[in-house]
Amino acid sequence: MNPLRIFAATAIAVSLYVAPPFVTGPAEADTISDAALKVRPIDDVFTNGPPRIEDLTSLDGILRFVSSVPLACSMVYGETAAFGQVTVDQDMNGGAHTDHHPAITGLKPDTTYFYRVQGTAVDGTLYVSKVQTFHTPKRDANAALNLASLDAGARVTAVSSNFGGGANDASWGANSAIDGSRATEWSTNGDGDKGFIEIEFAKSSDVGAIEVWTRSMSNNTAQIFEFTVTADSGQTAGPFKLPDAAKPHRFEVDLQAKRLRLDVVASNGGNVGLVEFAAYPR
Ligand SMILES: [Ca+2]
Repeated sequence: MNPLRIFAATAIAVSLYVAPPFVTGPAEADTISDAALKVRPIDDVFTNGPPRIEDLTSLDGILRFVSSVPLACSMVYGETAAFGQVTVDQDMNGGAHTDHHPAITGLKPDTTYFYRVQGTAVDGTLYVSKVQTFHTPKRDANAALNLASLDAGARVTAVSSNFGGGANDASWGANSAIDGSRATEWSTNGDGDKGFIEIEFAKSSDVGAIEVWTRSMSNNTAQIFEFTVTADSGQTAGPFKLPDAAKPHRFEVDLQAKRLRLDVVASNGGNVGLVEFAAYPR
């Protein structure tokens, strides 16, 4: 058949097709009444003081607050009041919860940011804060070299497991423990007290301190309470106790190491892992 005829036949067939009436569609959104949409100040639901920006560095920070009702929480932020970035809680459990700590990433040093906190409750009420600002500090030129970072040439040489059997560079993979980002976490696949990770430095080093930041989940699993570190020389340090999962904790050590292995000694089980691991030269 002539190609033009095929085209014409197709066009007629398409024009004869009658779309079924929409059950839902964009026009429906206009029918939501103001009375049905409940927007309340977030002041109604915070229990431990207003939402606050914590652990602010020149590159990232954390928003923290506790709400009296479970919320799916987000924060919009940007260099103007038009925002442009959004962060949500990275809790593996998902859904609405009360202990909020979304990571604020992708920041520039010495810059003012506008932000607004927004939480949705299961009854549909949207709780919002006023637009506020924060200012990031200047970059710290004297920051100590973290031997265990991917940036410094370190790599993961062994790991008990990654969540879902993923690769080290996948989401929840072991590289997330040494990528310098608080927004990413290494999670084991339910290893509990059997969890471990081994990191090789770019060169053999005299390690004077380590920093360990355990992950946790809102269902009271995945948190490391106690661990040891063992160097490839055979020296072991610890066990050390981690008081919480809110931030990295620093421990003085004296280890000659090309590779360091962290072993979980005590946890509340499940998908234990790390937000970050760091090692600093003596
Ligand atoms: Ca990380």
